[in-house]
Amino acid sequence: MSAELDQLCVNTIRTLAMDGVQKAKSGHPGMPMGMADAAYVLWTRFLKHNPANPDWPNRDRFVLSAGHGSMLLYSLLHLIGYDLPLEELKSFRQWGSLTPGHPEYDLAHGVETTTGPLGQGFATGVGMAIAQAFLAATFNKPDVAIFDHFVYAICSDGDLMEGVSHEAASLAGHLGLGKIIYLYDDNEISIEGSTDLTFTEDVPARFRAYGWHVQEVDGHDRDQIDAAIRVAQLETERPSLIVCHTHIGYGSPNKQDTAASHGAPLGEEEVQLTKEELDWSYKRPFTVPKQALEVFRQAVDAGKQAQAEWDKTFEQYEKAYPEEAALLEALWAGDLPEGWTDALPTFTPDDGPLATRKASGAVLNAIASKLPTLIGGSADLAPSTNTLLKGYGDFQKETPAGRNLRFGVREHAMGSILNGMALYGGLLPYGATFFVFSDYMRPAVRLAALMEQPVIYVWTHDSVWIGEDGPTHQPIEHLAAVRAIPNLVVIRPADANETAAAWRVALERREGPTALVLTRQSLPIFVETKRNYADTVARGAYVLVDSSGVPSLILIATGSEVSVALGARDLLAEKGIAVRVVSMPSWELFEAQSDEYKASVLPPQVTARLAIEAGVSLGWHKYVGPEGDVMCLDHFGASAPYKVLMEEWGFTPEAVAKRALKLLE
Ligand SMILES: Cc1ncc(C[n+]2csc(CCOP(=O)(O)OP(=O)(O)O)c2C)c(N)n1
Ligand SMILES: [Mg+2]
Repeated sequence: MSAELDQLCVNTIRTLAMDGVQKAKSGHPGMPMGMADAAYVLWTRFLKHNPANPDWPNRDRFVLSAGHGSMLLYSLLHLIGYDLPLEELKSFRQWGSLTPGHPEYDLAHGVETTTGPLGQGFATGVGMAIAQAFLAATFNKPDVAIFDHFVYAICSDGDLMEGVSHEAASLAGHLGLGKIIYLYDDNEISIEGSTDLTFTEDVPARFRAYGWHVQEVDGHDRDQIDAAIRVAQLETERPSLIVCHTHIGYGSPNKQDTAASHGAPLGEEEVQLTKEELDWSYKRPFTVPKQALEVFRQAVDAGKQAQAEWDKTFEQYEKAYPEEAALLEALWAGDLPEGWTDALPTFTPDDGPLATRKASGAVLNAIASKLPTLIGGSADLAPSTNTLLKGYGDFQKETPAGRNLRFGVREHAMGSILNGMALYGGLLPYGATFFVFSDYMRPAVRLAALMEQPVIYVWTHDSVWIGEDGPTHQPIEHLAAVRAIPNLVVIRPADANETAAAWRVALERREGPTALVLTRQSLPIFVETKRNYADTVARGAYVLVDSSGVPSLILIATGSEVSVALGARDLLAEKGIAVRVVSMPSWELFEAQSDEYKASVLPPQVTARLAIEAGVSLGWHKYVGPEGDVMCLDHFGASAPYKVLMEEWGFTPEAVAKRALKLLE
């Protein structure tokens, strides 16, 4: 192909990005203009994908970690032949368009993951590479490889400044994820100006120290980029970083190499000047020259062919390994293997007292053999979070079929990696840490919820009742904080049976993440929880123990406070008071129930209601109503044995009964 034609193609990407941002009167033209050369080489010469079938399992993954440069991705998707018409580029950032300000996960139209919060895409790609390595090790056979693609990303200065990328890069280097090939847009500019202001370390040296393979190229020299990607593909032992020295806003006479081209339209006049500078002879905005389009659209046939070859490989695989093939297809469709719920344990009071974290560990290990792609781990707390799958080995460089991920003390990257694994498909990923450190992974949790990904969080040590570790380790506002995230289902089970049910809900939920909030301390196991999960946890709230007649009082509690409520109920019953105890493991699941069901659990006429939960009261008034009361903790905790704290703060059956009596006065 002639250099002029290549140049025309690259300038087509540049001008579409400029025009899109100009028309929207907002957006980021500089990065797409600067990375157009590198992206062009990657997308037209290397990326193995099928625009006609964006969810083909063995496609290369491409992540635009620098999500502000979304017009780069949209231009490429349109030009290459994804189902993204030019009209969509013209309605960039507008209501109802397929081209939002930052790329939003939309596989139908070729966007692999939501990016924009810098650093997330970088770490999410690491999760995709882990998923690939695990599935390859689990399903590939010596004679047929069904997973062998690459994971590419474009990342920016901001991405590499964010802590989450440091965490993820360190882990990716340790794990030797050789399928990763990241292009770094080293333009030495961020929003406030030159990176001399803030970012002066030796990035290549840092990545080499992480165990990455690092190359540096002139990001506008397409031959250099081409050669570097080839070398990176041959590097199978280490992830690759290709540092591309580029000019932000390339071609703009007055804005190139300045932060001015980062986050605002160039302006009509500057767009014209830039087009002149680029020898762009087309007057109309959004022009796609026919010759350029032909080059890009070669990807359509190439993609079909690549997939056809893979389909043949898969057929061969199906013939030779029918069981594995069937399993893989089911998992890929998001179906859980039939009969897996038979393995879920039930518990009797004699099995207690048992911390729900321990019950969770028992559940995980009971179901692990039935769910071969249940894979996860902890941020260096596995002995405490009880998340180790016994007998399934560690996922390490030399043992990628291991199902225990060792995230190290890297909660944030863990969250993003879990997202990448869920997005990848076929897996049931979970990650664990202390509940108080959910704060450290919150940005990733939010994205899982936004992208509707089925990630499971195991957050243990769920309240002040962790005791002696003191206020730094005691969650207070955390239940309220995670409940505030839309589309995150939060479950705080009251005992071992509710924990088993919670795992079932979490694993069956495909439309978003689920958090299991579990105790450190032992809890009794109730006979009343040994019921069909559909009547208990799946309802979000249910009548655990009822009065014989109409109750005059309802105690609502979650998690460890349920046993306190039951104790209070006994004391009140001795006084002849009809008390109902509602276990409410999940607000979100309860909200999804019918009005009739809700009214059957919390009858409107029973206005004497007391909620008990060891966390801030924020939000509880909704359930107790104007005449009800809450026993919560609107202050930080303290370091002391938890039974002392319970006495001090009145989380005892006696104190609860006393408070309840006040309600009835
Ligand atoms: C977590 C996060 N913090 C802040 C921002 C706002 N923001 C968008 S781009 C950017 C930095 C731009 O610099 P760089 O990443 O080098 O991109 P370039 O300007 O070179 O395209 C910032 C701070 C963000 N998107 N995400
Ligand atoms: Mg930059």
